[in-house]
Amino acid sequence: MTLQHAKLNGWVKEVAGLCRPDSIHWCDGSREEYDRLMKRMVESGVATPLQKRPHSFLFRSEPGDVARIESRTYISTANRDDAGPTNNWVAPEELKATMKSLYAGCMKGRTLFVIPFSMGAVDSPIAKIGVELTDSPYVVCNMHIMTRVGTTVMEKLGADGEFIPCLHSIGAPVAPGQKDASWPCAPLDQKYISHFPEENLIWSYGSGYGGNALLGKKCLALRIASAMAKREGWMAEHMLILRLTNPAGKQYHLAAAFPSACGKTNLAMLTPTLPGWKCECVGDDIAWIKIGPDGRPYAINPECGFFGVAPGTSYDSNPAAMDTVKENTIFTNCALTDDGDIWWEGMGPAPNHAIDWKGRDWTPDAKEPAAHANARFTVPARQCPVICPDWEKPQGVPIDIFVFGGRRTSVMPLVHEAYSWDHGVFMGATASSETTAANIGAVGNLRRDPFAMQPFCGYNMADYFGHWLAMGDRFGKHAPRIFYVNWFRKSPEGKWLWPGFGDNIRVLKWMCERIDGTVGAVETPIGLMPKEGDLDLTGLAIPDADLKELLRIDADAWKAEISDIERHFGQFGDRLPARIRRQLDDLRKRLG
Ligand code: O2Y
Ligand code: MN
Repeated sequence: MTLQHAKLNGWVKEVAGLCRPDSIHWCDGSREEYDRLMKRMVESGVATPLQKRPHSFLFRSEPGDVARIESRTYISTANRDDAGPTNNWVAPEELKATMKSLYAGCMKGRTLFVIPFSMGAVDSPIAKIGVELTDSPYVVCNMHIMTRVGTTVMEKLGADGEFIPCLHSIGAPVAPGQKDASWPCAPLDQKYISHFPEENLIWSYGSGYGGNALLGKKCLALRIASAMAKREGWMAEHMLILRLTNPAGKQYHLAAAFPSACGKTNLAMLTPTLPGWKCECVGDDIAWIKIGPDGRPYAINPECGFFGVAPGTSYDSNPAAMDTVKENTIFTNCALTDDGDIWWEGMGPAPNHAIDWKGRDWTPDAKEPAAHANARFTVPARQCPVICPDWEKPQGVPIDIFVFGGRRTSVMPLVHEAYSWDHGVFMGATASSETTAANIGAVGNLRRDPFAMQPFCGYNMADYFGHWLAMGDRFGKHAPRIFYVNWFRKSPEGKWLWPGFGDNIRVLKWMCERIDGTVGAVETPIGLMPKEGDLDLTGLAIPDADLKELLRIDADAWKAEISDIERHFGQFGDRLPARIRRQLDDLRKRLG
């Protein structure tokens, strides 16, 4: 299939001239196309069909190509300061010259796939169209699940519709007669995930994994979209979207930002333990938010699939996710059981024998885990048993609550509420998390991850803080209330203080009641917090001392926190908005 779109046709021709694929395939997004590509990957031994899960397949990546690579991710703007201190930067001409020499002939022996895709339901006024050119059939199948690919997108594109060009190559040409690798990719020092936000352009080379290769997700929907959103007056956020319905039938919509490894997917699919409360998932990772005709912020989930972390997911931690992945799922870097199913650490009892993610025999006494810590499932969102009936509503859902959070074993209380919009932006700007084995850095290091956007902001983070302040001014009386949560506080003896998972509804209930003005709060130096009796702990056997510790403000620890925030803000120099600096001064004063 080809399009009568001169700009797109010209770009495809130009890329083909540079990358020299053997053939070009225009994707129509059909089930038949997916099945044909998958069948070829099964025949070549790259994909393993799973006996226990209909229409599901297991892939094993190259051990050096297992995650997003922040050190190889670039925001390339004409002026270095426009990318800011939190992004890697190379000047556009230099980066393009380097990458062009890598792209030259990189698709020899392969097919160039043209994937027109929509981020957001095609009829949504908030949606954007991208076109990914890739030489990876694995990427095509994943994009089928994660985005809307197909005829309707092509029709919307028409002859001259706008699209965001996304060029991807695994960077591994095959010579005639050469046996292909099962996960071909380029060495680390040749991997580049590059963004040119001033021209809405993405170039990725050398990796076939996740966020590096499925360019609609982190590259388009966050890095490029955040820069577009700043220019156009909307928001592209690293946030799940959740609908809560109270026992009286009143709905609330919440958008929440958490760094990796903080249970974001679990919260997005929460099974509430409080009777009468219902939670429905609108999105698990990204929110695009625009001001609606009534002045309220409306959010859509631009994706239509979940690319979730597998290890740790179980019927205890996230039953909805477990039911979602029963069929039509691509698993990557999970273990394969002898009866043709997948398994990962934290799923349940270990099998006596399996094939690990590196393709080796594995038994429970093995030294290494059977699944990689960043093993993933790719699955259609519509399969989620708690998907919200309005998850594809073109105009989105109205947001009442913003939540920020992170993983902190101390200092941060279970929940606190911002005094004002600016205070809430300060909370987002200073959000932090301790690193775990599943994310980057040494275990237990504190990492500031403002708005969980540190790896995903397509421009200077200080200007992004300014954009949040400006959006708050525009929301005015419709501005959502802002809260900060920490499900991960431990006692001095190292015991988890909060049960988490389905019991997190108790904290969300307090937020809803704060909005309705039906529950109190106490003023503390760091924000508004539930008073004794304000949190609904019915049926929960949580000792008083634990609750006190969960909500305790340690003034000395907070003073140390201020020094760390000073250091964090220091990197932005004069570009840090004065309104944010003022919030730090106010916090210092309140702490005395
Ligand atoms: O490792 C990758 O390539 C994927 S990272 C990812 C995937 C889904 C949702 N969120 C993330 C993330 O790192 O925030
Ligand atoms: Mn994410």
